[in-house]
Amino acid sequence: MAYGVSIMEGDFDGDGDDEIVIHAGAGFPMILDGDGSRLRFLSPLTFGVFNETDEIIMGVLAGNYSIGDLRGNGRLCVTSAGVGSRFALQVLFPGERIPTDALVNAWYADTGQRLFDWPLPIEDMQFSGDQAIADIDGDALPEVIEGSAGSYVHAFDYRGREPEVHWGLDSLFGRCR
Ligand SMILES: [Ca+2]
Ligand SMILES: [Ca+2]
Repeated sequence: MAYGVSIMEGDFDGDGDDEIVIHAGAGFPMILDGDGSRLRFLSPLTFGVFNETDEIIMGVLAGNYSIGDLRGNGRLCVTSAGVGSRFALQVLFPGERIPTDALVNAWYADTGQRLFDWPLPIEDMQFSGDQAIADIDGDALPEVIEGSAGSYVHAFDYRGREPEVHWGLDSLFGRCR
């Protein structure tokens, strides 16, 4: 299967040279050094008590990456969207009712571990997409902004919380309040 995936470039280990985040096909993101060697995987393990999914593993399909300092502590985080591992069971057993979660995840680039409250379930299937990272509620910490095919737009902070922001009908016409 071939489809477009945008890699993301950044200096994730502070040595002054950029690395890239990439995955192959339907797989697990990894950080590659400039010489092509793998620095680390971004952990596919999603099982946790404090996030809102009961998926155990997450894979990335055609999702793209974004980078931001989500906690404001100088540690870069990588974000991407994907699917829970039970999606593979849906493919293997079509017609069966197998629940699965589409997910948005955020990892620390320097360890490859996910943020404590992540990944987060989101509507529809996250086959592709990008996240925008910006502070939309003025608390000086950025949110991860992700849309779904259901015409919903979510913004999550580093704890996975969604700030109360009135997007307004004006956003339909290209203006923000
Ligand atoms: Ca580097
Ligand atoms: Ca914020």
